Amino acid sequence: TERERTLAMIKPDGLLGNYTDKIKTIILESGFGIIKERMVQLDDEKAALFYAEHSGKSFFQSLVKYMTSGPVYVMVLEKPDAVSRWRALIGPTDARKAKVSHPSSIRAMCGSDLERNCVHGSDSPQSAAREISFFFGDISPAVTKHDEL
Ligand code: YYY
Ligand code: MG
Repeated sequence: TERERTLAMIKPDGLLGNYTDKIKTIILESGFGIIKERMVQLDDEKAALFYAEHSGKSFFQSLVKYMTSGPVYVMVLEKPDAVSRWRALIGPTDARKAKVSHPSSIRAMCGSDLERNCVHGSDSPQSAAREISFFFGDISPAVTKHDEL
């Protein structure tokens, strides 16, 4: 079992609603290690760069405004299949739909709608690498311990 890393983020509405402890408990109970964590206040430039793949889309300006409306809490999570495991835990992008189709997901618990969905997760190992270095620079790679093989 290869360990893998992903970037998790609690967005401004998650911090505002005091969901940080609850979300971290879910993370640890799900067997992720939290390798790095920090609170960040994004500015327009950084938020736009983080979501560069969506620049030019109809929702982009509103998304940047929301993402800069308060601090975010970013974490590097590690475990086998971390990227897909974390995406499965957070649920669908639209929190309103998540409340119906995935009621036990994190977005169902603390999100409100398509934009204000409370948490982020990298969508691939490639995105995870980019997003982890975006917030944390170069960090030492995941090592698979022999006693876990
Ligand atoms: O990866 P994920 O966050 O689930 O969704 P993306 O399609 O990458 O969109 C990023 C972000 O943009 C999403 O979390 C909310 C917002 N957004 C939006 O406000 N309106 C849309 N139609 C699509 C996405
Ligand atoms: Mg995405």
